[in-house]
Amino acid sequence: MIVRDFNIEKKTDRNVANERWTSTRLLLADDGMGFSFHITTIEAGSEHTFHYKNHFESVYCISGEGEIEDLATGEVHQITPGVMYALNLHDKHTLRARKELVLACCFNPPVTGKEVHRADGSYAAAD
Ligand code: 9YT
Repeated sequence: MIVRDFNIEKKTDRNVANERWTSTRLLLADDGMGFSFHITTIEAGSEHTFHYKNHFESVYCISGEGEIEDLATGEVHQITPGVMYALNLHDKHTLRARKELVLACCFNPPVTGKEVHRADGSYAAAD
């Protein structure tokens, strides 16, 4: 069994910070679960365009308020606590936080921890 505490792990190298978002990877590829599990915080007033071409991602809103725009269709969905979105089509999207968003995210295949966002908003496929 694996037991980890976000309050501890957020102070370790499991935490990755980027401009205006920070993410603590509670599970990574080397945990062998087949997915990775992250707690991601998006700063209030920020906006981010991501395109996980090589991963499926689901995201559950724990707290905060914002919206996600599907860049293929222009559709905008409100994000509030309890809402989940799943990028089952590797959907390119823009995430906007009106109030700081705290999100629980799963990636399949799992993130290894070494990825960086590329200019196109994706992470490279795992080796
Ligand atoms: C909200 C979202 O897409 N989170 C992704 C996780 C974060 N970019 C990370 O841990 O790399």
